[in-house]
Amino acid sequence: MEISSDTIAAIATAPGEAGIAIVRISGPASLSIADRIFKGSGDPPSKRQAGTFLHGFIRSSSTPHDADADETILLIYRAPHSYTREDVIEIQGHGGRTCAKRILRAVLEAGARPAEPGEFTKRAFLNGRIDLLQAEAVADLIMARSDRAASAAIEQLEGSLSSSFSSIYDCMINAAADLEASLDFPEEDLPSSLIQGAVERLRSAKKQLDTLLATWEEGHLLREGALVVISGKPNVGKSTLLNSLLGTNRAIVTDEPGTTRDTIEEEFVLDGVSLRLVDTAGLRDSDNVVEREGVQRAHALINKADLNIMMYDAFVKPGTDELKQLMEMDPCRCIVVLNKTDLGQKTSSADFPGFTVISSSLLKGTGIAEIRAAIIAKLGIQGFDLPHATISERHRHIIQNVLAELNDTLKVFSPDNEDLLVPAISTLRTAIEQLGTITGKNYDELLLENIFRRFCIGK
Ligand SMILES: Nc1nc2c(ncn2[C@@H]2O[C@H](COP(=O)(O)OP(=O)(O)OP(=O)(O)O)[C@@H](O)[C@H]2O)c(=O)[nH]1
Ligand SMILES: [Mg+2]
Repeated sequence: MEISSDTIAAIATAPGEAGIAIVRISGPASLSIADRIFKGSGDPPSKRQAGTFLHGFIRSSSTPHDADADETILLIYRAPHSYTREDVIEIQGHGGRTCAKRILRAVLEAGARPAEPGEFTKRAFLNGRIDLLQAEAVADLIMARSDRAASAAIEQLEGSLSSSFSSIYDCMINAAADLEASLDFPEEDLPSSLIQGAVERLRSAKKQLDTLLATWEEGHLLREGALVVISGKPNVGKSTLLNSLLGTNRAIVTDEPGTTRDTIEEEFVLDGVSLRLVDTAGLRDSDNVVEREGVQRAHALINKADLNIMMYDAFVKPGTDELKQLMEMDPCRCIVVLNKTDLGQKTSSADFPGFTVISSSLLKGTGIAEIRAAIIAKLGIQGFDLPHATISERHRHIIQNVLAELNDTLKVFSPDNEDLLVPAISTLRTAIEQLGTITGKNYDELLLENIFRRFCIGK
C-alpha cells in the first residue's frame, strides 16, 4: 500500500452552466486546507465530525476586489471512510464557468496540488478500497453510452468480475502449491492424487477463463458501441434508412444518385445498446475524385463493421458483381434490405441464399420495424437480457496469454517425470503473475498509467 503524502484537488463536475459544481480535495492536508479557506459559523472543518456538511463562504487571496470566491456547502469525510480512503473534502459551489475555478484556485493557493486524470480513483486502488477491475468499471460507468452499458459497469463495480477472477486466481495458486509440494516426494512415492488434483484445478481454471473470454464480444458492443454500416448502390435509399432509424432528417436525401459523398456517422441507442450507425456513399465507379474517395471509405467501413446492412432496389435484379461482393460477407453479420417495394418487386430472398432478407418501402414506412428487429437479433443483443459484467480488450489480451500458458503447463506436465514438473510449475507461475494484473494483485507504474489516463480529471 502506498500512503500519499501530498494533497490533491480538482473540479469533479463537468464545465458549463449547471446548478452546482464540486471541487474535491483528498490527502492528509485536506482538513487544514479547508480550515484556511472556509468561512462559516462555529468550529472550523478540522474540529468537525465526519459526515458533517457546513454552509459558508470560500476565501481566496487572489479573488478580484477582495470578494469571497463563492458561497458553498462543504462536506467532510475522514480516512478511511471516503472514496480514496484518505481525508476528503468536497466543496459544492455554484455551477457555471467561473465559481468552481475560483474555489479550486483558493484550494491550490492553500497548499493542494492539481490532481492528475483519475488520481482520486487511483488512490482508492492504491489504498486497497477497490481493485483494478472496479477502478476500470468507474471509467466505464462514466463513459457508458447506454443503459445496458451502465448496468454492466455497475455489476463490475460491485465486484462480480473481481470475484470470478479471484476464484480463478486462487484455483491456479492452489494448483501451483500442490505441484510444488509434490516436488518434495521421491520419484517412486510421487502422490498421484496431489498431481491429479492440480491438473483438475488447472482444467477448471481454463474452463472459467473460456467463459469469461466469451463475454468480450458483448463487452465490446457495450463499451465501444456496435458499428453498423449501411451500404449499397447509389439511390437505393441508404440515407433514407439512416434518417428513418434516427427519426431525424440527418442525411440529405434526393432522387439524384450520388447524393451522399462522405460517410455520415451518428450514435443511436437501440434496445439499450449503443450503435454507431454509418451512412455511406453509393457504391459505383466514378470519375469524380470526391465520390471515389467516398466509395473507398465505404469499402473500408464495410470491412470493419460489426454489422452490414446491404441495401438493394427491390425492382432491380442484383448484378453478378454485387452478389459476388455479398457472398464474401458473413451472413451472420449482414442484413439484406430490398427497398422501394412500392414500385414493384423483382427480387426476393431466393436471390440471396443464406442471408436474412427484409423487404421495405421506407417511403411508405414499411419494413423499418423488421430492420430494427433484425439488427437486434444479428448483434445478439436480445441475449443480454440480464446485464452482467463483461471483459474489456485489456482483459481479453491477458486471458489469451494466460490460456496459452495454461495449455503449455498441461502439455509439459507429466506425473511420471519430475524433471518436467519444474518447467511446468514455472510456466504456471508466469500465468498466475499475468492473471494478477487483471485485478491489480500485480501491477507496475506503466499499467496504472495506461488505465488511469483514460479517466477524466476529478475522478
Ligand atoms: N419509391 C420509393 N422511393 C424511395 C424509397 N426510399 C427512398 N426513396 C427515394 O429514393 C431516393 C434516393 O434516396 P436516398 O436515401 O438519398 O438514397 P441513397 O442510397 O442514400 O443514395 P446515394 O446517397 O445517392 O447513394 C430519394 O428520392 C428517396 O426519397 C422507397 O421506399 N420507395
Ligand atoms: Mg445517400
